[in-house]
Amino acid sequence: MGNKQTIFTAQQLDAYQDCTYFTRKEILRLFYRYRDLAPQLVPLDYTNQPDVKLPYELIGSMPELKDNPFRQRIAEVFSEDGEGNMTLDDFLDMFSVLSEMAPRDLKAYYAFKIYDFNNDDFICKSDLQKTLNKLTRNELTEDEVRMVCEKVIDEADLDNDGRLSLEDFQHMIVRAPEFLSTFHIRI
Ligand SMILES: [Ca+2]
Ligand SMILES: [Ca+2]
Repeated sequence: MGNKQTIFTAQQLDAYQDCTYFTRKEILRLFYRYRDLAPQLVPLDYTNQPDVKLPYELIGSMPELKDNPFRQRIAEVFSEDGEGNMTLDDFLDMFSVLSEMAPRDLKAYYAFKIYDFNNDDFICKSDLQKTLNKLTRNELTEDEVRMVCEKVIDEADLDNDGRLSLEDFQHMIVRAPEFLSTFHIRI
C-alpha cells in the first residue's frame, strides 16, 4: 500500500466499467469533474458509497451542457430523483449515454424519454412542438412548428394513433438523425 488516495475499490471500478462505455481512466477523470463542481460536498473517498447529490444548477452549468437546449430534460431523465439533482452514478450514466461510444439505439431510447416532456411514454404533438422549438432554438414561427410537427407525425406514426411510440420514434430517427444531434458530447 502506498499513500495514494483510494477513491474507489477495485470492485466499484469494475462495476462502473461494466455499466458505462468508459475506461478506468475516464471514470476517474469524470469523478474529478464531478468533484470539482462542489469540492466541499463530494468526498475523495467513495469506498463507502457516500449519499451525495449535486444540485441541477451545478450540473447544467458544465461546459458540455450549458448551451444544450435540452440540458434540464437530460438531467431530469438521468437523475434518480427525476429533478436533475445527480449522484455520481447518475452523472456517469448520463455522460456514458451522451458519449461517442454509446450506440445509436441507446441514444435514441434516451432521446425519446427526453422529448417525452410529460413522461407518458409517448411523444404527442405538444411534446414534439416543444422539442422542435428547442431543436431550432425558437427560430421557427408557431405556424412553421405546427407544420413540421404534423409532417413528422404523419410520416413517423406507423400505427396511426396520432402520437409517436418508442418504436415509431426509432424508425423515424433512421431518416432524421438530426433528432439525435444534441445527444453527442465530447468529454
Ligand atoms: Ca408525452
Ligand atoms: Ca403511433
